Amino acid sequence: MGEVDPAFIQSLEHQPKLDITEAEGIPLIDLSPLNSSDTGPEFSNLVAEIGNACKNWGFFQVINHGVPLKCREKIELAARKFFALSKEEKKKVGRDEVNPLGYYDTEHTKNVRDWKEVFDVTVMNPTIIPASHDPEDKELKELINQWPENLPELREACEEYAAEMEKLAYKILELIALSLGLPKTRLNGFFKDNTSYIRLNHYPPCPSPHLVLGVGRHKDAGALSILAQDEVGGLEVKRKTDGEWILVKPTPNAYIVNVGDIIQVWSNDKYESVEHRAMVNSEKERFSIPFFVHPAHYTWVGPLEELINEQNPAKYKAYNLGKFITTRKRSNYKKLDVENIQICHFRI
Ligand SMILES: O=C(O)CCC(=O)C(=O)O
Repeated sequence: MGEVDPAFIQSLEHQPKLDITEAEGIPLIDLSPLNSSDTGPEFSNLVAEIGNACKNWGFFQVINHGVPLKCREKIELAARKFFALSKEEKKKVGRDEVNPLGYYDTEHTKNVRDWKEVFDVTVMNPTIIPASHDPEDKELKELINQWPENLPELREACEEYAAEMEKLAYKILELIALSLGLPKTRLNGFFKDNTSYIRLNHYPPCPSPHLVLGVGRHKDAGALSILAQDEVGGLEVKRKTDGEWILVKPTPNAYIVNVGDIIQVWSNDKYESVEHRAMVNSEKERFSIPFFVHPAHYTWVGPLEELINEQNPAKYKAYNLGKFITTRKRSNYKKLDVENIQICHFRI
């Protein structure tokens, strides 16, 4: 990526402020009470902390999460080696409209190009999704991960990391279920045939970081996202209280968790998914690794029946996750002239 192509330039209102002052950060939550009894006061405090963070911020960081540091270091190193390969090598595992997994450097968020390159890997191999976004088309297709021939450690690192991320995701989903007054494992069944995936993000240095974004402002379409960011930093979260963009300061070996659109719908808006974006900088490259926790493609996502009643009626019609995601992904390949599908389109 050389000089800044106009395709990357954000409109004035969405250009980042680089001289951002640090404000009160997102909550930092210690998960060590998970190792003690489910009935003790420390555990109930943890459930309350998770509930407050989901309600007030939609974002939090976790420490003492049980993911071995070695596993994270292994995938971080493998990601660096992968992105250091020549473009030609990376394109050998390039994604296309038939197989959306693998490498690409052309993603658009809100129809503006992102200053990044990416490698996507699903947890289930194959992962089953609808063949098209057309609601009448019942055909399914299998997504198969692509692996670079000359970097065998990438596959091993991703598979080990995916197993650890799944364990952490279940811990957090269980805490969220409890915080909503639901049985601990209420949400777990949705993830049996999950469509979750790991994304390796590489943000190269940019000559005009004040004009572009590594990832434009967006909300995540899944249930949860669990992000490992490196020490460079650049993730910004839109604070719910005043709409200010808050920089998430890197905390060594912490994971940043955010509620996605599905939890917003399941909780009938009690926990809202929050906009976030990533800045780039002119000197340093940056790496981040989100894990997107998504249910099975056949899931109908609607407010959970235990959470609605006459006083709090359902705020959404149920939608089919597979069709929603395949419709959303259409804008990844090309700039569209219309706003992409959002959960607000299912609001009652
Ligand atoms: O790199 C980051 O900090 C954010 C990544 C992100 O939001 C995404 O990949 O969707």
